[in-house]
Formats: sequence, structure tokens, C-alpha cells
Amino acid sequence: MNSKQMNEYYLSMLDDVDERLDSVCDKESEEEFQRKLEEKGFARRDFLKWTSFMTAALMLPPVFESRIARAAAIKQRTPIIWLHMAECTGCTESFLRTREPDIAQLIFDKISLAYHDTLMMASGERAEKSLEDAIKRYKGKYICVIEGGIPTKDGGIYLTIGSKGETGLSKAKRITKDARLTLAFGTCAAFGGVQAAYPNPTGAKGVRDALGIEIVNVSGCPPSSINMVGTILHILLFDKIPPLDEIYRPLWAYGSRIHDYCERRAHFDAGEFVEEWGDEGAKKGWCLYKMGCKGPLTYNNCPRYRFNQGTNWPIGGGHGCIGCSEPNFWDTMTPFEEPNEKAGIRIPGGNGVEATSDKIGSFLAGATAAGIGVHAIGSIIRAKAEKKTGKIDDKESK
Ligand code: FSX
Ligand code: SF4
Ligand code: F3S
Repeated sequence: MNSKQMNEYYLSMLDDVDERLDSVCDKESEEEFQRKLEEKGFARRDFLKWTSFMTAALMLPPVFESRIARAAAIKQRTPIIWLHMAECTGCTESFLRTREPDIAQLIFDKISLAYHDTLMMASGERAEKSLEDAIKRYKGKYICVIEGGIPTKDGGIYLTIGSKGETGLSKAKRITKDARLTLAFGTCAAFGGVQAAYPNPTGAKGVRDALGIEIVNVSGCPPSSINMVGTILHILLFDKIPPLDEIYRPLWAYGSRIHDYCERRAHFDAGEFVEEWGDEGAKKGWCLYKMGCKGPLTYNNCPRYRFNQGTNWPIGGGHGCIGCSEPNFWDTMTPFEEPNEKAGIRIPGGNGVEATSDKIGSFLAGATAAGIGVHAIGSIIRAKAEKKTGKIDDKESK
């Protein structure tokens, strides 16, 4: 699905979205949201700026700006149960650094974080009880967010959690079973991440492979807050998951290559490369390809939206992309500070033009997972949930 097809796809859903918003927001909830914005010191202008930013980030046609504003005021809460497996908690850290923290926080009020392993006051048995209560109370309705890879070897004993020593594998199985939808936040949850790096002694896997369930992958080590917040906002607005690529990542976030939006691209094309850390080229902000940048092999929107409220991103900070949103990047993108010869990238001044996307796709297919395409979404949101759940059939999405 290219951007023109995405545009058409979303425009064809306008009436459905309006009908849905009419049923889940009313004048009262919109006024209440406005009141909350004012209490937090936000001018209407700030909020409109935020809605147009999110509309553009989600690659929605501009006509959706007013709908995003309404989605923020939805009265009905979507509970989230957020679990940690084997990882570093960087994904939660990144999630907390949304572009406009307070506006996003208001929206999360609406979403309702029913349970989060790290962002809660309770500990020990009280924390365990609040998780079990949330599962019972919201059975079939909650979104389960998983952060971290799942060790599967020897029955999953290499990760045990809580006073009863339950394995991460058993906990994830039990809690995703009654979820309406599962989101894997971070490359660890999506594809196994650093735990799954060779020789992977604990048999760590991404959630989909470990549990054999359909999920949405929001990869990156960590993913940007935009990609996490945007995925949740999309579900709020459409009651559907976004169109996905072949490795189950939202196309609006992972549909384009780092290299094609990189601020250093003109230097790549001009054959101007950093040859050594700290050299003249480094000072001038030249291309980092020869220092191992994997931007030509990596699909993500970091050049456009960056991290930490849009402050910066790896290449802006002077290091190449290490391919952190691709499967098995610890194995396939290393050594991080040397170009990957097998990828077949040709550099200007180095005998021809750079590799085409097709060639890169086949490199990734061989070395990691799949190239870029569109995955049929079908049954990811459980059919039993509500009437209009996330079904985009093959025909529509290709
Ligand atoms: Fe993994 Fe998230 Fe990397 Fe860390 O928890 S994606 S190690 S940034 O934080 O899972
Ligand atoms: Fe940017 Fe890396 Fe591509 Fe150079 S190789 S233009 S630094 S993404
Ligand atoms: Fe990761 Fe590369 Fe973006 S390292 S954060 S995908 S620039």
C-alpha cells in the first residue's frame, strides 16, 4: 500500500469514523476534555497543533484533524494492561517522553492504564492482586501491551516473575488469552531483541513466535513515543489496527527507509563520507555510511519525528543507525560501526548507484525476516470484541 492508497483507504472510512465518534463522544465529553485542557494550561491553539502533528504522523488525510480532536475526547475507556518480560524498560522510558506530555497524558486518562508493571505505586502481593483484578474486570476488553522478549527454553524458566515464580511465558500466555488485542512494544517483544541474539541461551522469542498469536509489532530499541502513542491513537479513532507491513508493523511508521528521509542523504549522494570519528567530515555532518550506518537497511520514521519530544535521533547525534527496528539486528547489523558488505549497497563514487529497495528487501529476507509489503490484518482484533473491528482484507490492503 503506497501513500496514495493509504489516503484512499482512510478517506473511504470517513463515514464509519464519524458514526463511531458520534456513538462514543458527545458534547458533554468534548466539553469536559476542553475543560481539562484549560486546567492544564493548554490553549486551544496548542491542542490544534498537536492534532495536526498526530494526523500527519499517522499519514492520515488532513480532514482527519478534527476527528483526532474528537477521538481525544472519547468517553469510553479502553483499558490497557502493560507487562514486562526480558528487557531494559527503555520502551516505557521512551513512551513517557511523548511530544506534548500533558496532552498525551490527558488522552491516556481516557485510555486508562489499568495496570503497568513499573508505573504504579503498589508493589509485591498488592501489585499482583491489582493485575489479577484488572484481568477479571476487563476480560475480553483490554489491550495487552508487552514489552520485552519471552524466554521459551526449558519451559520458560529463565524468566520468572512475582512471588509465585510464574514464568514470563505462562504469564504472557494467560494474560493475552483474554485480551482484545496484543501490542508488542519494542524490538524485544516484536522479534526477541538482545535476549535472542546468538547464541540465544534462553530461547528468547518475540511475542508472536513465543505464543503463536496475532499481534501488532511496534519495533525499535526503543520505539519512539510517536510510534507507540500513534498506534494506540489509531485504535481509539478507528477501532481498528492500522495497515501493517509483512512483519506486522504499522505502515504509517515503518513504511519508509531511514536513508530516504535522512538529513545527511545529500552527502551520501555527493559521495561525502565521515571516514573516521571526529574527522572534518564528522564536524560537517557528512554521511555515516562508512562508519557503519544501517539506515539504508532500516525502515522507521525516526528521521521525521525523532526522540525525546522531537529533540534528536541517532544520526542527528553523530552515530550511524544500528538498525534497531529490524528483526535480529544484533546478529545481522553487527559490527555496528562497519558497513555490511553482504547488503550490496553501492556508494556514489564506488562504482554505480546504491542498491534498489528490491535488493535490500532480498537481503533482509535472507538475513533477517521479510522485505516490505503489506500484511493482511484479518483477525488481530478479536472478532468477539465489537461489530466494527480491524478487518482490512488482502484486496484492500495491497
Ligand atoms: Fe527491548 Fe524495551 Fe530495547 Fe530496552 O523494554 S526494545 S532492550 S530499549 O526497553 O524491550
Ligand atoms: Fe543517512 Fe546513514 Fe543514509 Fe548516510 S547512510 S544518508 S547517514 S541513513
Ligand atoms: Fe533505531 Fe536507527 Fe532509528 S538505530 S532509533 S532505527 S535511526
